Amino acid sequence: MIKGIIFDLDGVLVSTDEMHYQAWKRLAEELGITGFNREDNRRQRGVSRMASLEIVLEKSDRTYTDEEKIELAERKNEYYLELLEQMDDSAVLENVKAVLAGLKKRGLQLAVGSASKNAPIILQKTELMPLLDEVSCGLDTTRSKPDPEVFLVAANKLKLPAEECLVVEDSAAGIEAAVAGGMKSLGVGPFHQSLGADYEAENLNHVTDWESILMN
Ligand code: B16
Ligand code: MG
Repeated sequence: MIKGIIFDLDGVLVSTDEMHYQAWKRLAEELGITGFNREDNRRQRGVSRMASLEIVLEKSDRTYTDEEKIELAERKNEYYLELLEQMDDSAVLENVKAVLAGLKKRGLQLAVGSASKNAPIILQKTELMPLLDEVSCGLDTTRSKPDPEVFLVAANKLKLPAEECLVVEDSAAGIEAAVAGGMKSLGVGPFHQSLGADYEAENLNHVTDWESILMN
């Protein structure tokens, strides 16, 4: 029986894809990398900041030292934070607040499990925080998805065993992390059919059978 739900943030509760894309593209252009495109950006979904940088640098004809890479990742984050300034609750995906409130009413514990170190800012700007019980994010972890750490930290904060938690994810790395953590998974988003999740739906608003998902 599921007692807690751990939601990935970007692509599940909110849409920040475009902002990540614009910030990485700005950095790529400054570095003279012209080929960075939306397909590369798709591979950055759910992946940590440093691993996302490696995807950008695949198309570079020079190599960078570790110190340089840290500076580049920080620079991208500054660009991303500039874009986040404009964020408000219109970034929340369709009907998400009503879905969270409905799940809360059923007595479920709700948490976020996100790779993003910017999760607290995003949750505050979108006013999602009051609907959640706990947050586990890139600031709480050292290993990124598909390592289950971020979800195990969330389950721990909810004081629930892994098998009583359901993970909702839009990335393959996130579903792999849920499996590795011993949790059930619900795949959502444009690629929900190819994520290998236990359950799938186009988005949270399209989940019609919460009853049977939660009973398992
Ligand atoms: P930051 P999620 C992930 O969030 C994003 O999908 C991914 O594109 C990003 O690189 C990662 O967070 C790190 O984000 O640079 O803000 O720390 O999908 O796990 O909620
Ligand atoms: Mg995601």
